[in-house]
Amino acid sequence: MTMKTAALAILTAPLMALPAAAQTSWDMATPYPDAEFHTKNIREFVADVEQATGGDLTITVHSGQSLFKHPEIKRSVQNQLVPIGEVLMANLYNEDPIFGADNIPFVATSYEDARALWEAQRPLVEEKLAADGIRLLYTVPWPGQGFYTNREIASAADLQGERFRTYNATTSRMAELLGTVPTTVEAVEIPQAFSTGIVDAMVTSAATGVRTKAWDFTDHFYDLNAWFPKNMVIVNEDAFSALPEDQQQALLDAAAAAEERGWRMSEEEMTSTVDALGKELTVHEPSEELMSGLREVGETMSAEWVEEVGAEGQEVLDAVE
Ligand code: PCA
Repeated sequence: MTMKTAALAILTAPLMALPAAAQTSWDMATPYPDAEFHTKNIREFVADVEQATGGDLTITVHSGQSLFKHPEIKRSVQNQLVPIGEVLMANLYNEDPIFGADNIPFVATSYEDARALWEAQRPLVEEKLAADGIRLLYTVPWPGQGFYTNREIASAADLQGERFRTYNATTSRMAELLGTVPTTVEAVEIPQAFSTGIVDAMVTSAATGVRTKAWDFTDHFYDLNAWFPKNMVIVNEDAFSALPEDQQQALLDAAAAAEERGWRMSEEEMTSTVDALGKELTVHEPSEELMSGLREVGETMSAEWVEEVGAEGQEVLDAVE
């Protein structure tokens, strides 16, 4: 052997010794920050996939809208700009109202309700996504939604005129019915929206309140558990079916585990973040007067939603006791 061929043999030997394994690296687009429990759950999901496939399928998580802005993530998965991503399901309301069932105030007000609602909603959601070439991998709810304000409020009428931070069309509709002025702001942009004076109140969970240090810009949290909106992790169907079968199975198994773990994490997060908020600002159980005003808005929105969805919609709502 000449020096050259010997060197070549050394260089190529390790490559030839390996079986022709299909190595795939995916990017994943997510909207929420690293510290959020949803993102932590995604990182565990990704680690499970990597382990189960012996490193043949690796997924790089781009959190906090760093790859695509939240409103672009679903379309990016659909168009295979990225194979996998996370989205707040109800943000797709404008594509089909079925996606927004878990965003209607006072339909599902506990984890038990949220599960019942999801069971009824799931087949319809899967069908809509499938029509766009997308497969649903799993969903995880946010803890219950409440209001953050600077002023103390005794009734829904006290909210009138507030500049209200919302996160999608459904929350904006609610804000409108409450006589407030809605502005849609992504979770990662909340502190800036308050500091620049665009908003002075918001709707979100205790979890997002803690992540954004809501006490820096609001004084009161109204613990309403008004609804439990879900994040969903979705994958492009063509990208999924291009994987070898064992990798597909690894992804599905890790997704099932992530769904179970995520629902549990969400419940734990609700308790710990409401406690954490209590140390920094005033946490209120809502008064009966406030609740009755809010329930009225919830009823209007339920009726509007059923009207849009049709008979199927009523069945979905009826699944919650
Ligand atoms: N946090 C997200 C969605 C719901 C929630 O609790 C947000 O506020 O944008």
